[in-house]
Amino acid sequence: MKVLVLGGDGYLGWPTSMHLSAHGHEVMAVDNYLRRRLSREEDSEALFEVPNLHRRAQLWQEKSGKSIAVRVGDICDWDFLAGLFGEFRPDALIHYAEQPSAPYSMKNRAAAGLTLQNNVMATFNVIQAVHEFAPECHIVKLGTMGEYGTPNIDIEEGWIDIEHKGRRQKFLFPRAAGSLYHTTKVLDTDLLWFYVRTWGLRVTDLMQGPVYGLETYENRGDESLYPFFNYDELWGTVINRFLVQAVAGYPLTVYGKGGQTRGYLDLRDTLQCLRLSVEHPAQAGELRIFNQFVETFSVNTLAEMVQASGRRHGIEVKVNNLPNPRKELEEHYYNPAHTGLLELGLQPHRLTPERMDEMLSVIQRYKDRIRTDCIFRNVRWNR
Ligand code: NAD
Ligand code: USQ
Repeated sequence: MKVLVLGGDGYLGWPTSMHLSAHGHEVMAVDNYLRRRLSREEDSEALFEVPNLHRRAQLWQEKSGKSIAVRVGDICDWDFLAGLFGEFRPDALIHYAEQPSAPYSMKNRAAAGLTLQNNVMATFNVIQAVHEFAPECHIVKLGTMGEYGTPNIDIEEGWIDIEHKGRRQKFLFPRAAGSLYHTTKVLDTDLLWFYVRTWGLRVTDLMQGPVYGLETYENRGDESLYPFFNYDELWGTVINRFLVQAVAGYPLTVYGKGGQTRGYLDLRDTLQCLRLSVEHPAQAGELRIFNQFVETFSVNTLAEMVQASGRRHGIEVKVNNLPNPRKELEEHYYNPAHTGLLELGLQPHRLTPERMDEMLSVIQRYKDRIRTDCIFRNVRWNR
């Protein structure tokens, strides 16, 4: 299939581009380097430098013999996006191209405004471009489990049947996001749902939990093909952060009581989920929603798992329960459904002690590059 990967330079986008290419798809990766620019501006750069997207595609071609087309530009720029559809008529597109950090979106008014404008406009343009130039193209959109928040009832897979005064109707499962970033994902879902109803688009919206890891089957042992790996407060996700903190001898930054529970997945499973979604498209006029995670953990459990991995490496890992900079429930019920992707064929990787140890060992190679000053900056939700 011809697959356009929007946000193809990102933590998930570059590994996805290689994975789809390895599986025989024709890939065009598109990015405007927003993530690189913002992390440089915030002085929160990744653990190691990665080549630019053109160079990465060359390295991939040398390794695999397969080519990935690269375009650098902003998908909020209509002329640029329309031009992409003119030259590459995709069967499917993966839309990763958003500002993904909750803390960045809560940092100040400018960062919140950038997040809102970029994310909602990117999704709006994608919808318009598909409608105008490739109405059969399957949109695979990255949403987030955080759209649902942490309600005191089971979370269904995207939708809920409601019976009210003797009548029934299926609705989007209620959303209650916990940051401005997460709220932009709720707005995206609503935009997609409106245009699915109105124009009959075919859409898969993936409610993904936090991802961990850096090695995949395509880049294993080849550091030049690793994704960028952030561990700072703004761009690092919690498992990646804790592993780096362990290696740096920096006490694990558990926020508040640490009972916050989320659904996590290995980077390799993100790639499987995306490929399975692309290869089994939604119907025209369908907004198909999958909850994309493999297993749930509380922050406290993750801290214990990282401590145990540290012990196996001869490192003593301390834990520091910090006052929570975020506004979120620290003890709550959490039971989301997640069967759709398993039914499509997902073979999950679990967060085993071996997997933890492998990640910790890779990070140890970069120990000298860790900057402890960007690990905790205390971006507070209630400024
Ligand atoms: P990322 O920042 O590494 O990747 C996003 C990429 O999109 C970046 O390279 C960025 O430069 C690019 N981009 C942003 N706006 C753009 C625009 N207007 N035009 C062109 N390119 C643009 O983030 P990620 O962690 O790879 O996440 C990818 C997607 O998955 C995001 O939408 C994120 O919200 C979602 N997601 C991520 C996780 C996670 O744990 N990493 C979990 C759930 C959902
Ligand atoms: N946390 C800590 N200590 C830390 C970092 C995080 O206790 O040092 C806690 C957070 O308070 C939160 C949980 O760990 O309760 C997860 O935090 P995170 O930073 O790993 O994840 P989050 O901010 O929710 O965002 C990440 C991605 C985002 C994606 C989301 C999926 O950055 O793009 O949408 O995971 S989800 O969380 O399911 O919404």
